Order: sequence, then C-alpha cells, then structure tokens
Amino acid sequence: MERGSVAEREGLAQHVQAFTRWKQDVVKELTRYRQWLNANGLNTSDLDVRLNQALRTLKLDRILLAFVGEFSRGKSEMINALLCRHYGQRLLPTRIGRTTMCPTELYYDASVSGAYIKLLPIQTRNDGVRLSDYKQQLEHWVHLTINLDDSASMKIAFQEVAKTIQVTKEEATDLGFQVEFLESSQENADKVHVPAWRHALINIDHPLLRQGLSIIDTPGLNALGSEPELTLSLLPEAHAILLVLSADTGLTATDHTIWKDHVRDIVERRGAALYGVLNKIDMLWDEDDDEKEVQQHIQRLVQLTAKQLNLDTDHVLPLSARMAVKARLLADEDMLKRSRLLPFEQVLAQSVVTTKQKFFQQTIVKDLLSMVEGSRKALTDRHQILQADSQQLASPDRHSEHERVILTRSVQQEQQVYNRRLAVLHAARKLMETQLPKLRAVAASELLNEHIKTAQQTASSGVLGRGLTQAVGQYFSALRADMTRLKDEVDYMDGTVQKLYQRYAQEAQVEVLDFPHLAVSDALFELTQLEQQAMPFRSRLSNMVGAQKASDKFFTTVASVAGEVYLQTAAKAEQWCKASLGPLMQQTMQHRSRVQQLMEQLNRLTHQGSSRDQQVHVVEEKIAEMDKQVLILDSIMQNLSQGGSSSKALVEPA
Ligand SMILES: Nc1nc2c(ncn2[C@@H]2O[C@H](COP(=O)(O)OP(=O)(O)O)[C@@H](O)[C@H]2O)c(=O)[nH]1
Ligand SMILES: [Mg+2]
Repeated sequence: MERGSVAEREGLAQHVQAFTRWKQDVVKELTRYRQWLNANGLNTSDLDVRLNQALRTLKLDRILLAFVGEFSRGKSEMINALLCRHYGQRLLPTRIGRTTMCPTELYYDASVSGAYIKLLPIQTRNDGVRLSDYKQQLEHWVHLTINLDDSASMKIAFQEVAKTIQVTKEEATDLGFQVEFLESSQENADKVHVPAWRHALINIDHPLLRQGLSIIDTPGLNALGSEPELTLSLLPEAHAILLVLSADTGLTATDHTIWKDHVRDIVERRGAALYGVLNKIDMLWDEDDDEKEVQQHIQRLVQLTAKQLNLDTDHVLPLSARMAVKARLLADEDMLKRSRLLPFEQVLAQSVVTTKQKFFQQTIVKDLLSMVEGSRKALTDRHQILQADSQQLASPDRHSEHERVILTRSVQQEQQVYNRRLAVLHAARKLMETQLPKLRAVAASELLNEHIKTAQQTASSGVLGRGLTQAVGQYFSALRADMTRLKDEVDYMDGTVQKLYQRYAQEAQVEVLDFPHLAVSDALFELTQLEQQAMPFRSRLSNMVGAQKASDKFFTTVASVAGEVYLQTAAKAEQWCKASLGPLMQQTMQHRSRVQQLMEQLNRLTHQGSSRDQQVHVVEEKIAEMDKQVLILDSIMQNLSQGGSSSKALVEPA
C-alpha cells in the first residue's frame, strides 16, 4: 500500500484506478452476455463481431499524456512529480541545459518481465523507415535492463537516454537537425553534438502506468522539428497535451513556435485536451514577498498565458514540479499544497479519465445495452407466445380443431412475410456485392502508390525546396480527389440502402429500421488538417541549406501518415458496405425464429396424444426457464447502466 493523505487519495492515481475498475466491470458484463448468447444458441456472427470489437477497444484502451515544450521547462520533473511517490525517489534525471533530446515514452507492458529501456539509434533516420514501423521490430533497439531497487544503476541507465554523439555538420543536416541550434564539439570545430538516440521506450511497473496510463516526454523545438512523425502521428494520439512553460519567463518566442507549429493544429485535428502548464512558480517567491501579492501575480500570468494560447483560464495550470517532487518524497502536505500539484492532477483526471468514460458510455456501453435489449425483446416475445399456449392448454373448453386451423393459417402468413423479407435481403446483398468493387476502384493501395510515385517525381524535378512544396501539395490534392469520389460513392450507396430498408419495411409491414452511416468527410477534414500541419516543416526544410536527404525523408513520412488516413478510410468504407445490412439480417433471423416457434406450437396441438398435464408441465417449465433468462439479462443491463457491479462510476451514466 502506498502512503497517502486524504488529498492524495483524490489524485490522478485514484481516478485512473476507478476508471480501470469500471472498464473491467464492463468487460465482465460483456463476457456474461456473450456466454448467455452462446448458452442459448443466439450468438450470430454479426453480434460476435460487435462484441469482439468492444472487448478489444476496452482492453487495448490507454490514456496517453504528452508533455511538450522547450528544454529545461521542467517536463521531466513534472513526470517525476506524477510518479515519484511510488519509488520514493526521482525517476527521470533532470538537468539544466539541453539534456533529454530524445523523445521518451513511458508505459507498462505486462507481457514482458522486467523493467527496461529500449533505445533506437539516431542513424536509423537515414534509412527512411518510420518510427511506428521500428516499434514493431524491437530487435533494432538497444536494450538496457533497469533495476528499480538500485538507484545508482537506474541513474546510469537513464543517463544513457540523454547521451549525444558527434557528427559532421552535413551528417547532422541529413539527419534533419538545424545545425545552428546544435552544440559544437570542443575537440573538432567541424563537428556538432546530436542525440545518440532517436527514440526511447521505457517499460516500468508503476501503479499509474499499470492502469493503462502512458506518458510521452518530448524534447525541445529542434528535436521536434527534426522528426516530423512526432507531430504528425505520435502526438495526435495523445488524449491530453501539456504545453510546459516556465512561470519566470512566461510564453517565450520558442514556446510560441512550438505551440503554433506542433501543438495547435493537433488539437484542432483530433480534439485532444490542451493545457498550458506554468511551471516553476516557486521562483516567484522571495523571502519577504507578500503571499497575497504572489498569488495575484500568478493569477495575472495565468490570464495572460490563456490569452496568448487562446485557451480558457482553467486550462492554464500554475505548478511547481520541483516542490511537488520534494513534497511527495518528504510526505509534506503543506508543501504539496503550495506546489499546486493536486489541482493539476485533478484537472487531468477530470479531462482525460472522465471524458473517456463518458465517451465509452455513449458508444460501447450504449451499443451493448441495445444488443442486450434486443435479446430481451426476443425473449419476451417468445414468452408471450408460450404464455398464450399455456392458457389455451389449461382452458377446459378448447376447440383444438378450430385452433389448429387458425394457427395453420397464421404459420402460412408468417412464412410468406418471412419469404418476402428474405427476397428483399437477397436483392440487397446482391446490390452490395456489385457496389463493393466500385468503392475499391476509387480508393485503394495501388492508387495510393501511384500518387506517391507521381509526387516523388515532382519533388526531384523541382528546384530544391520548391519541389518539395509542390510535391506535398500535389499529393494531398490527389488524396483529397479520391476521398471526394469515395464520399460520393458512399453517399450514393447510403441513399440506395435507405431505399432498401424502406422496401423491406413495406414488405414486412414494420417500421423502417435504422442502419449505420459513414462520414467520409471526417477523413477529408483530417487530410486538410494534416497538410496544414506539414506546412511549417516544408518551409523549414526549404530554408535549410543542403537538406535534400531530410526533405526526401520528410516527404516519405508525410506520405505515409496521410496514406494511413486514406487506406483506413477505404477500409472503413468497405466494412461499412458489408455491415450496412446487419440490422436487416438480424431482423430477418428473428422473424425466422418466430415462424419456428409457431410451427412448434402447431406441432404440440397436432400431437395432443400425450396427456394434457404433461404438456402443461412442459410449457410451464419453459416459461420458468425463460423468466430466469430474463432476470440474467436484466441484471446485465442494470450493471451496465449503473457503471458496473463492483465499482462506483466516476460519472453519471449518460
Ligand atoms: N525552480 C524550479 N526549477 C525547476 C522546476 N521544475 C524543474 N526545474 C529545474 O529545471 C531544470 C530542467 O528541468 P527538466 O525537468 O530537466 O526540464 P525538461 O528539459 O523540460 O525536461 C532542472 O534543473 C530542474 O531542476 C520547478 O518547479 N522549479
Ligand atoms: Mg526532460
């Protein structure tokens, strides 16, 4: 057990823990429901796919916090403040000057044993392979084991992350760095220091990380500018971005550039929560300063920063990371309070954890509830029929011949309706089969490769710098043109599907069902945003002398990040096309089981040879069994909508 005051118990760790428990509860109910479906022979492939998807989303779910800012703003110290209580010591080394120039990810992976640091050599930038691909090939990384019980060995391991190597200025440019911002070598005037590692992955067992929190610590501006993938694809995955500033300087020109070129558009594109953190507020106190004046000064700083970053004032958080670390290590509540760490943690918890839980409630839980409700409805329908059966059996003056005639007629009628439903469904399926190739023709990997090739030709034929700008522009136009065609196809199909559903409803004399829709416009928006995000890199590279290699690599990165959006959308369109008839299929199947039930009933009536008592008994047993099943579903529904059986929900159910 960790030590902890009342205040500590309201911190980030507790929120994250409660959220994890909540997710586990949802998984538990989902599993119960699946078992129920299987036990009752009611699992369809359509339902199973939906359940599996939900399960995967819940299990893989992580909360990602990204720390962004110029070096020495105290990002590493802030991460220490979040994590140090558990270890009783600082985790990351903090130093004055350009220390960690290597982006670092901290997480816990339960599938491997032992803490480690994995380091990707900086030279791998030369081979044009994306970081995300290297993450799949861990054999290319240098592996260091860390011993969390031995602080000296930990220090050495973490210091390795900050190691630099000396390369010539040309080599540094090829690697994408702006030479004028690099430290020169003491021994050789032609050489400069660059970080030895391109990226670090740190796997450690910490309660917060164990619960699914991951942290990205990014280096300053020059390192961000030299690895476009961070801005274009890693940071956009974050749920909250913390732009770390120093309270003693406020927003500087470099801070502003980081915000403008690397943060602002991500927030627009992905809707991540953005916070400005004013660190080092302890520097605002002098021995004899009046407390009230200092607080007022902090408040003014908060307001100014909020205005500069276009944020609400409650998104600017004053903090002293150094004080917070000290306070946690000494368990000094007073100091902890002055450090303002807990309000900071609470805001994070509120914005990330609560928002996520709400999102899950509105998507996965809602979807689950509607599935369970569907099953319950099917059960109660059957229940009614059985009840009618049982009443008939029990009534003393039954005219079984008359009943049989009526029942036979209704079986025939239902069978006809079923056949009509099936006919519409078959026609619909055929239509979708002919549509699928049309979707594939407007957006596919072969087309994407063509666009890349054409743009690469433009890049190499143009004047340096200009060529790159033209190539990127041309590439994005081509992608957008395909996406627009895809959108037209999807919209057209959506209309067709709508008509099919109407025809089906007419034939079956039921209400028109709702079906899933797909918004390709989201992808179009994302492409536009991505192109905008690539803009600062383009101008930076065209201003860099001798940056041909860096330009080529930049294009490869942009092309592949945008290509992912393109291919994912094409895949989604295909999935959508296949899934759009799901509700029709499910209803048709339900109708089939209704016809079967009526037939069973008819059967019972025809074979009245067995004693009436026996029949009554069989039906009543069935009803009792069904009542039990309804109760199980009710309890699943109740647990789901109340936020789990064992834990207290963080937010009110939607
Ligand atoms: N006074 C003061 N110094 C801090 C604070 N947080 C960090 N520092 C110092 O600022 C320097 C840089 O910190 P570090 O965490 O390495 O910054 P990073 O480069 O942004 O990761 C170190 O000397 C830290 O001790 C703080 O809250 N107050
Ligand atoms: Mg650092």
